[in-house]
Amino acid sequence: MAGATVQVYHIQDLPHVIESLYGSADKEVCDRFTTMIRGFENRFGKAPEFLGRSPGRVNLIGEHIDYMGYAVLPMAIRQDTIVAIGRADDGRVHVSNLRPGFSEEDFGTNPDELVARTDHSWVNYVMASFKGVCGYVPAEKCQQITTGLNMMVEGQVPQGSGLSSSAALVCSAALALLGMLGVTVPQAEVAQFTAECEKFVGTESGGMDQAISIMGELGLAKLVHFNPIRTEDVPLPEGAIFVIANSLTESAKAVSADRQYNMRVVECRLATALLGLKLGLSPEEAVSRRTLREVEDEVRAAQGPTLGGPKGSVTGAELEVVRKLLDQEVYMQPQLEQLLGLSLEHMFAGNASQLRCVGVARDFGFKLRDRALHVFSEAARVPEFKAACDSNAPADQKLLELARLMDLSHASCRDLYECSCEELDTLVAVSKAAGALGSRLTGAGWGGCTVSLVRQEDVEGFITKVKQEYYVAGVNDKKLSERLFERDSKDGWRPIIGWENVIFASPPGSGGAILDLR
Ligand code: NG1
Ligand code: MG
Repeated sequence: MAGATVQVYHIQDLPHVIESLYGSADKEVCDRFTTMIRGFENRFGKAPEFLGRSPGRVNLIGEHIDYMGYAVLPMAIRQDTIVAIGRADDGRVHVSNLRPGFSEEDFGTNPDELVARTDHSWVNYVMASFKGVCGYVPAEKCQQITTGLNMMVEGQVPQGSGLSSSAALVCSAALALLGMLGVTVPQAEVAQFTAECEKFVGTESGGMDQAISIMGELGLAKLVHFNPIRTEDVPLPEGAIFVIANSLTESAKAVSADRQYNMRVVECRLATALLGLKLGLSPEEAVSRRTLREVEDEVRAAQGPTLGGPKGSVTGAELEVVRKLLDQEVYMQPQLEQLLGLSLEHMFAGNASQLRCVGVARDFGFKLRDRALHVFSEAARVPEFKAACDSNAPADQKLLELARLMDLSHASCRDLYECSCEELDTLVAVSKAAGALGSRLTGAGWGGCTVSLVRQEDVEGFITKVKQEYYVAGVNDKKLSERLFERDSKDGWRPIIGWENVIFASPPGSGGAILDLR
């Protein structure tokens, strides 16, 4: 699908558009779109001209490796964000939200003057898109939107749950803006610049979420490669259902990033440099390598030419090389600085969030070996997962292989990458006991959702058991906050946001699209 452009639909036949995007023209979904358009008119006094829509995603395997250059295997989900857009004439961008609880915000139209709000406001994500789009299109084009804009947002992707509500918002806003500019754009380019522009919000993200949000396809998971972004289709085996379950603990990524997400990015970069150095690169050369993928060749060569595994992965005996070279569990800043011959402040200069991480780690150091072992071993599981999907083996055998890889992935996230948490580990254990073949955290972790592989015929029973044993039991044991639930005669408790938003089977959904309303 290299070179495919973002789909532009004309709204005349709404049910048809809805069917292409969601697989069927449910009245409920059609109503959502008309409500959105009416909401925009009520707020801004005129009709919107375009809609951008882009979905959340669930990552099936390949966690925390996108920013280290390795391919990942996610699929888009049905839940998405829609952004309606139209012209304003006061030189400002007005951003409103159809859902209660989101303040209305506005910002100026000079992209160079935009700075992220320090209160982690949701409007930062829209500002990020605006800046990204203005940087992507030629400056003359951009003039067209600097007269002012009205935007209305409506998002269905649960926030802070590892389903990438942030990418859904950034991508849908970018698509709405591109619609206004009337440019035809290759999907891969939008995926690339939206991944870059989310950095504006303060996370050092890889490109997975934006890539799958833009490039997802109904009925297919995707193997997503980076540098440059491109995808391969992954048809999932028959009878394989992926069930997403929310642990109901939020990972406030933008807030705790310096101890969690951004810290892992820093640790991986340091592991890259130290491995490079120990494998014979000069300190300058070692520090210039930015991803573990860029020292993979050296690791493989150290294992000897005959034993080396396939290019694109570091496995088996090669992992021993990593274990031996990074022989300390924890590395402290002074030691790293002495080895690398430069200060970490210098190494991460120019990147405020990474510099903060260096400060945070001063007292407890960096766990380079475990992080590198996770990245290399997880990267190797991704092609194995695809190979299992592609194989001619009987369906059930395929499912067991996918499940095995998912379980290994969770264990690695928990033990080596330390991005799980008690609630996620409990949910994974409950899911396995309830009949999941495999189960793992999905997305950044530290809270958010799990994804479980369940046989089609077991889905109903599985969901019933998990409802009872994770959620209802969790509230009763005070492990989950009562504030998220209300009394329910039948089940004892039910989540205020509805069971269908807390645990649900998810078929692969479609990617981003622009709807022309004119
Ligand atoms: P979440 O926090 O689940 O959206 C993050 C990153 C991904 C990837 C995963 C871990 C962002 C926008 N996304 O996802 O790029 O690194 O963690 O695999 O930061
Ligand atoms: Mg996110």
